[in-house]
Amino acid sequence: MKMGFRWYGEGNDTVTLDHVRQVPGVETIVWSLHGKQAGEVWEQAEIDAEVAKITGLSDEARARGITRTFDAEVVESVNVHESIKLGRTVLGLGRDEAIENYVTTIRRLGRAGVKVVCYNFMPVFDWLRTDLWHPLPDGSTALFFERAVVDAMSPQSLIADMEANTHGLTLPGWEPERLASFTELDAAYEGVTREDMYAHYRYFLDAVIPACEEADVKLGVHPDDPPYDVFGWPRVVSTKDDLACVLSLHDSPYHGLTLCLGSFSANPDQDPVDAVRTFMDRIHFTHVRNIKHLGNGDFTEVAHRACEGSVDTTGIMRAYAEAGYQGYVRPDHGRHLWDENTTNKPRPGYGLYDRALGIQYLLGAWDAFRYDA
Ligand code: DNO
Repeated sequence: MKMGFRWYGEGNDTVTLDHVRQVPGVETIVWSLHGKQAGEVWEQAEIDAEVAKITGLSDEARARGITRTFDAEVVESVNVHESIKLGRTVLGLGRDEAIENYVTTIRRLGRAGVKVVCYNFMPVFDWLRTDLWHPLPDGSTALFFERAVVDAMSPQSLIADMEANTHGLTLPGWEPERLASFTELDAAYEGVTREDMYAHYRYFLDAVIPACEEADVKLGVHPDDPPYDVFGWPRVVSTKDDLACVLSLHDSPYHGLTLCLGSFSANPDQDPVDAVRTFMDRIHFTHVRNIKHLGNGDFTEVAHRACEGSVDTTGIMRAYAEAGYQGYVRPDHGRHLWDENTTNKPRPGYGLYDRALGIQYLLGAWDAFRYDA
């Protein structure tokens, strides 16, 4: 297993690589070119420059005796253009052209040494929450989801809410360019069924996975977050059955999962440890985090330790350790601690402290269970 840390890039993250260097156990920086829109080709020079930044050390750092570096083997995400999910031209881009661009980007990432690319197949929106700074009893704040609020809300007001509460930092999946086209997308999804989505998904995989095999880059789909349909658009990567169905669409080890266990477990009927054991061979990357169920599909995010919430994070690490998991892992959203939401003002869920604490918990469990294994 390799431990990763998600980083948004210089000038686009309140956390620096030098901060992450001091978190024991992190080997991989999980990165992306966050300025790129879905459907756009990533240029080789831009990729190489970002990889060099992550894997290198400044002269000044060397002079201070710093030697610790990272690899840049995981990208989260190369976003899938809506034309691919819809199986037709939308927002001025045809499906085949969008796929061609995706393949070009994958090949270039492979050349730069990237091993895993994360993406999702959620219509229109990526992940969503109804409160980004929800107070917890210990005085910290965390991401929070209340199903009735989403059900009563229009997508437009949700967009406005998300935009207004992010310290001016763009949230992944909530890029203004993507949301500007909301009305066209909403209309385009009218009448689209789950079967349509799976057919379009298969078409995408059949076109992209052979290139992934050649480039030696594995794709890992991130489950829907939360794992329910929202605003009537079909989400097809929500349940354990969905994951099995998605994997059966194309039979190659290069088509696998970014198993986000916080997302998966937001449905209280789902067992994350069972999912890890079931899909082990196809898990290329995993996000481990904890949430606490509050009834009615509502949940709050909490610290990574199992007993803090409803997700058996220790059982998850045990399942990985017993199988000798070789893929990548990262802690996921953290709480906002020690006044960081008023001082450092991080991107919601992506401050430094709680993710650093979470890593130590996950690694402690891993080390203990590996010792037993
Ligand atoms: C949110 C993230 C998601 C995730 C994408 C993967 O914090 O978990 O934005 O990166 O769904 O494509």
